[in-house]
Amino acid sequence: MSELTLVIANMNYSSWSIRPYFILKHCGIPFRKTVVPLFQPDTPATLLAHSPAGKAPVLKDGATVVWESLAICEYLAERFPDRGLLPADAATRAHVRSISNEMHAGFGPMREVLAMNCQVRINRPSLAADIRDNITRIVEIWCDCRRRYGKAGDDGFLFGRFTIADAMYVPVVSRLITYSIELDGAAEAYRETIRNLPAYRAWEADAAAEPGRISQYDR
Ligand SMILES: N[C@@H](CCC(=O)N[C@@H](CS)C(=O)NCC(=O)O)C(=O)O
Repeated sequence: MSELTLVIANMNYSSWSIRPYFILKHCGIPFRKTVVPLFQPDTPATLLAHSPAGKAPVLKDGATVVWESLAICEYLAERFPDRGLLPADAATRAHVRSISNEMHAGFGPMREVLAMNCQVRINRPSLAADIRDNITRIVEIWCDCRRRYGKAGDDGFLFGRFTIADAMYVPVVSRLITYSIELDGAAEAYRETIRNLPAYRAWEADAAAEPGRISQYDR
């Protein structure tokens, strides 16, 4: 088996990068990490040398190159079928894919204004209506999943056990912590489930150790 290499952007800021990184960490899959810092003069050329899209993340598995965070998560689910990253049941699998794609393609207002930054705490007393709507929808997704698939004593993931959907929502968990967004009930419990995972702690530590702050995101 070839060694996996995951090319990512700054761990503290690149929400796209964290999704496949989180799967590899949480599942204990060995990989080599290559970080390409954003906003450097050579960033575009360096990223283009890794993938035709010129964006991070990129996964390299021998001669196979996969880009787009969700495509990488799907690839990892196929490459490591024993990890159960996609449920065996077709209807549940479709639900995993629906909410994963909803995250990948949506929530623009929240993503733009509440930029991911796990090392700071920012108080935003008033949020625009479109951002509040994004958060309301995310809470609805999480609560619906836990209501339908959660069982007493399970691991607390959206579908009971860890799937690619949990990885897709890790950056949201981080944002809701950074911006001190109040949650309650099943949504708060889910945020705590993710926050307390060893993989989450490992990511925070890696991000804190990373050189190079991006001032426009730290304000
Ligand atoms: N839809 C892509 C988005 C990837 C993306 O925009 N990555 C950013 C880093 S967070 C990037 O590579 N930016 C570098 C650039 O645009 O020059 C994915 O899911 O992977």
